[in-house]
Amino acid sequence: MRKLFITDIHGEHTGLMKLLEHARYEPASDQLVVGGDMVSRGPSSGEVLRELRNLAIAYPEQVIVLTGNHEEMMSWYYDGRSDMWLTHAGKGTLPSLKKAFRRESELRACTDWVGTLPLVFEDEDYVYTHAGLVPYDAPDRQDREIVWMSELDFYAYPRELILNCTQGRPIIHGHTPCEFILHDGARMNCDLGAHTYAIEASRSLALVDLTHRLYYVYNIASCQIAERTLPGPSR
Ligand SMILES: [Mn+2]
Repeated sequence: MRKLFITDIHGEHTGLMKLLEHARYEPASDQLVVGGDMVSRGPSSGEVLRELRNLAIAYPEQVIVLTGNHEEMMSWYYDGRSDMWLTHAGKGTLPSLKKAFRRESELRACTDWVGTLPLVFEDEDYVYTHAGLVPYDAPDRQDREIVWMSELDFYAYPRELILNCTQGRPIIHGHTPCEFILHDGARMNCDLGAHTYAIEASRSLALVDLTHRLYYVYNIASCQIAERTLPGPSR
């Protein structure tokens, strides 16, 4: 069994499928954690949601999908609580959802599912979350606000405080685009900026193989996949 992680897909369905195929992903035996922000900005949010929801339903033990701030805003929109998502790339995302879920009942089932996604997942080696967590609370007792946490706030906590909170397990997360995956011993950011404000040539999506300490990088502009070694903790 491999432990795989992918985050901030942002509607990049082609890259998602190419990465899973390239890594010879086996849904029945690999563990796949999705770090949230599946939707918004990219061309195929509906297809990404459909794909990952189907996987999570078929393999509930092996496929864990977490919520990101874009899923949070999307849920608010469909629950009638807030239209904030529309001005945060939600408006451009609606056609892709309508295309992927032609029947109103299908769309409803999917948006209801999005509303149930957890904030944090833990296994014996790692703690996974979208943007970070507050190390004064246990990983399973976090406030919903953590899906919005800025990198500046999260990385202001001393490493020792984080590791004390997680009983020595690094936190695997996304939310803030970076050019390479970085690991400071307590935190590892795996968001390579798919469909974000990163410069166009570097916008990428990473599939991380935590077990074999490597990651696959799909570059959106070139459609090419490269393989990189996962950094060890830099202390
Ligand atoms: Mn985010």
